Amino acid sequence: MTGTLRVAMIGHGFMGAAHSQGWRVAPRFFDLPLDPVMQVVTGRDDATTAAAAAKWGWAESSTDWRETIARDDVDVVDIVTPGDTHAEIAIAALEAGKHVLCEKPLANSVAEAEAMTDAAARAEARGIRAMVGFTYRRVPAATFARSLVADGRIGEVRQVRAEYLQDWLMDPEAPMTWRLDRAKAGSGSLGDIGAHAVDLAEFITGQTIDSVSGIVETLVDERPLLGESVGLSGTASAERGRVTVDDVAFFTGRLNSGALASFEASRYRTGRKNALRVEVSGTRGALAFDLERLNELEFYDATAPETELGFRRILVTEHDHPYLAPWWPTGHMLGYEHGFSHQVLDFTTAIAGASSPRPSFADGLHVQRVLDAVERSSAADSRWVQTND
Ligand code: 4PW
Repeated sequence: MTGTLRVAMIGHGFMGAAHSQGWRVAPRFFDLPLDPVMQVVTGRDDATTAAAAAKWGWAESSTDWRETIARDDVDVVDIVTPGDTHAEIAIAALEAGKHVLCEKPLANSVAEAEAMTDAAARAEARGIRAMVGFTYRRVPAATFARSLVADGRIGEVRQVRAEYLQDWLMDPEAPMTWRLDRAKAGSGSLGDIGAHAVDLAEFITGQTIDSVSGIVETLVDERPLLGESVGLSGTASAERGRVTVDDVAFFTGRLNSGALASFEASRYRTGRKNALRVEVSGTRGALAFDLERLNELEFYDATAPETELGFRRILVTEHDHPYLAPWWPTGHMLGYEHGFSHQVLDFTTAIAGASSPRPSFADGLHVQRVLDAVERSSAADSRWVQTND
């Protein structure tokens, strides 16, 4: 390492914990070009932010994000707040000359995402980097899947099936959290988890979605208000509130190559806990990535002798697989949290090497346009809508 990178994190919920552990662990396993210093975490409440700083290892805490981004001893602003604050914080941080890592989805609307992308382009001209946190790209099996497709191992992509399914909202008494409030989250399952399915399908195939036809639906209209927040959910209070986002989103899309894709995002899918799956079918083979089996990849070689055809399981635990060499001896497994260390590796590498990190804000804007097109399609009896890139 040749220098330090002083990081400020804005927000400290579930994603704050995940990012904190990325910043802390990555320099211990990877030879990063810059050494991250966990300078300051910023939140709304003094006591809980100070507790988060102590728990996750930040040197200081603050309750004023504007003051934080104005500090001379901050180089990177890492945004892990709900979507309604992303644009304001990210644009201000970029204008203050800070590199920005922003959680997904990039924003709550296309207009906000456009403003953020413009700010990132202006900052880029001054050597300032911006990246959006679609972390699942950095699960080794997903990264490896992309390279198999790029190397032509499944031939030309003909069909894609992508789904991100959870079931934590099946209980009608599960309380309202910010993820169920359109003003804070922008949309429901569509933006929260469907955005991952869109990004990952495009990442693995190397293609983009040009048009969609979709339907989004809210299955539980009213829920108890939140008492105390715990993980994604929390305890219920006696009062009730209106759910203003979708529980379920289905859509079909056409990729730029002409291939067809189907997508499903639901937080109301019985028995599915954190099931992100992308299956790609090509002229010479097929593959499937499944987050619930994240150390594996299903691979089908259609050119094999007929007597040997069948999906086989590739164990993605070799040192020659993406990101794996610095971790454990060959054959040992990784988990959900490792993607956040890989994100730190890639972001610090881009900053030090003066290259543009991906997924960029422009990539985040594209996903936002897909989400927006799905909602517009749903509002118009599922007619086909262009994503307008
Ligand atoms: O980004 C997503 C979240 O908002 C996550 O990857 C999983 O789904 C876990 O929480 C939600």
